[in-house]
Amino acid sequence: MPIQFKPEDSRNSLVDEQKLVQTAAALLVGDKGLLAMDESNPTCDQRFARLGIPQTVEARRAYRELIVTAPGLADSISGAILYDETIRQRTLEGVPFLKILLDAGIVPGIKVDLGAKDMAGHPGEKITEGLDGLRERLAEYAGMGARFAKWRAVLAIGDGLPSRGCMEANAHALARYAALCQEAGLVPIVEPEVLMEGAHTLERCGQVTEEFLCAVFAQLHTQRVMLEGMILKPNMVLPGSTCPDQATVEKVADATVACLLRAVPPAVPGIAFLSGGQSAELASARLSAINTIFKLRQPLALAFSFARAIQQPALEIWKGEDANAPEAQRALVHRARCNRAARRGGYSAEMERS
Ligand code: 5MM
Repeated sequence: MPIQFKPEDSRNSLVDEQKLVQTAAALLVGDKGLLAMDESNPTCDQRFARLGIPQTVEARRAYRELIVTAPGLADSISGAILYDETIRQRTLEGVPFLKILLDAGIVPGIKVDLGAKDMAGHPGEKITEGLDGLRERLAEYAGMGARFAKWRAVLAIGDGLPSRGCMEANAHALARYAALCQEAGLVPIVEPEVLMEGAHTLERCGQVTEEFLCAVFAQLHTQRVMLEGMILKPNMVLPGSTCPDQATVEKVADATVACLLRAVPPAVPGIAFLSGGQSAELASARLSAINTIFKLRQPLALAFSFARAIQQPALEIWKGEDANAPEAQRALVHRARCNRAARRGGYSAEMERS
């Protein structure tokens, strides 16, 4: 006998829809975007190691203090994604980072996945873990003041990859996470990332991204996630990092917009791209071109949720030295401003010289 659905079954009555819609609107407000500063300790330490910065709790704290106290950051940044260690940290003077962000008008969020792990039976592929105990962790973070959360799933392109099994399992986990977030009153940032590493073409990245997004939205529907109360954080459609044919900014923008139009329901209030290892300047230029093209075609907000493309220049200036902190903060805020301009389609290489 087929399952009988009543229309009201398709909504989760435990969800405070208005609160979620308001938080999503605050994150997508004007031409601002998100700052991803949620690198797990291993990722943060790897980036520190490359620059000879000590890989300690104190170095990570000092670096995150530099970020949250950067003067003018809130002019371009609406929300900051924190990591479990960071959300509990304070400035040297003892002020909680959460208070600094809230006082500046930056909405705090938290990464809640526990990382992408090798997937059984799927050599070369990863499944993101962290669903066990997630309801309790979300309640704790919401109690601390977080208003949104983030979960990242990754797909690699390669010989015979990605597999349908990996795509479906990650899409399912993203949807289970998103439903739990909404139940806890947190806006889920849903991050299905197709990785840039490899020699694949732009077209191949477009096909895989479209398929992945379709699988994710099918699962979000099945798990009764309210699309109006979430934000999508996808990759741009890019050629692989070692593909001999590196597409122009315009080609990337066209392919990305075509893919989003096909795969993202317009009920989603906005998209906040990840940068995925692109250079900071290219990420801004491509975001700007995407906004120029997209503006005429669909009402979705097209923002950014960059980590490396905002932080990397600042990290390279800081190098773990207190004396470099003010210059590093200026570099950080400059990148945030460039991306704010890109949201309006107004970024140009000129901005790098000003
Ligand atoms: C793809 O990574 C996310 C966006 O960063 P980029 O703009 O640099 O691509 C980022 O939020 C990522 O999810 C966090 O840095 C956490 O990464 P790990 O690998 O430490 O979980």
